[in-house]
Amino acid sequence: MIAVRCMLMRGGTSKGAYFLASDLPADAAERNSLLLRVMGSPDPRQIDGIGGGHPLTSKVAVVGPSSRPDADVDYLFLQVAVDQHVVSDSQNCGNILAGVGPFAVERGLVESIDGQNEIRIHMVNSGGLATARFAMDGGTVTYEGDTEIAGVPGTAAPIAIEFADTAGSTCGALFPSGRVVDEVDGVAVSCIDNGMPVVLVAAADLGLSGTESPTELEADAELGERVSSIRRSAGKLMGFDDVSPLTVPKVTLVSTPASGGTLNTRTFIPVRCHTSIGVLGALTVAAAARISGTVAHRVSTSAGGPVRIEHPTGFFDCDIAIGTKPDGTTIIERSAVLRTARKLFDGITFAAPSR
Ligand code: NQM
Repeated sequence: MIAVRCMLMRGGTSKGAYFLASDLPADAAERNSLLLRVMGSPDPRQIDGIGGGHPLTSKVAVVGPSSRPDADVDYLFLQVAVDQHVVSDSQNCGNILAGVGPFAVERGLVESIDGQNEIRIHMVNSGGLATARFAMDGGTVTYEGDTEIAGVPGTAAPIAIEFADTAGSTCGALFPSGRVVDEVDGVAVSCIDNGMPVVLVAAADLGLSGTESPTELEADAELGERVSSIRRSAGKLMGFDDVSPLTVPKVTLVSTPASGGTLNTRTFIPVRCHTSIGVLGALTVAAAARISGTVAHRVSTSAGGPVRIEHPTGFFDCDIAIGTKPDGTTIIERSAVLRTARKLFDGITFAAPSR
């Protein structure tokens, strides 16, 4: 049995196992095999590991000293599949990112200062940079506070995250197909990447109101087929060869707001339906909501201020600013969010023997 130092943290609306890179095998195949056993995958209940039986609770952060001069730490995100023998580094995760700054302080990777800490995080999956700001008290991280985020009971200390260069993070361009709208499988879609590759589809075009619960959507096998077919075809337009082993692009169904927000969403990640929405997924939807002609813009209100995204368990506010270059190209000037995170336990995890 292998014993590894590990911290379990809630990051935003997700939960994951955080490791120092130096505590894991350097070889990726060896590391992935270990992480599958730590999480208890593949098994729908992950009963023999610490995973929670859902993609949102089967996540891993690998954190180490930065390999870049403009960052303090490197953060590699790994999605451990629940019921498949797969560990994917194909996407970023902005929710798990929320725990990276506090974890880096806890492990002594960065200076422990009093007051407010500012940690620059190199997101290894995409090469992007994020800056996290959070409160410290006498050299220790403050986890308790008054900030509420939809999808998490209670309140906690705020973690402000600002992203640099989100446009085209994975696909190389904000609109990888070169168009704001495409037609795929007979429906209009917008393929966009402002930190997360996302395919936007109007819920109404799939015969839905958009307010169905994740359980209802997941129970609809015909819808599942339709969503994966759209994802496959749109994935090609976004430059992906075969999306089947990948967790990107995500498919987000959009509809007019039902509770006073900017627009309403349901997101497939890519098979299970998200109980809220991912961070970079939200920033991508928010950018689309502000760009004329996209499928999201068509259902969005034009009220100013943050883009308030409605999702199955409440709202997600995105601080987004869109600009235009002299040549008319759309650019993203600002992508920022507020999250919370919490240390749940710190100790040693014991991986099952190789199976
Ligand atoms: O989009 C789920 C999550 C995520 C990813 C997913 C995320 C993001 O809620 O940045 O946070 O889209 O698979 O953790």
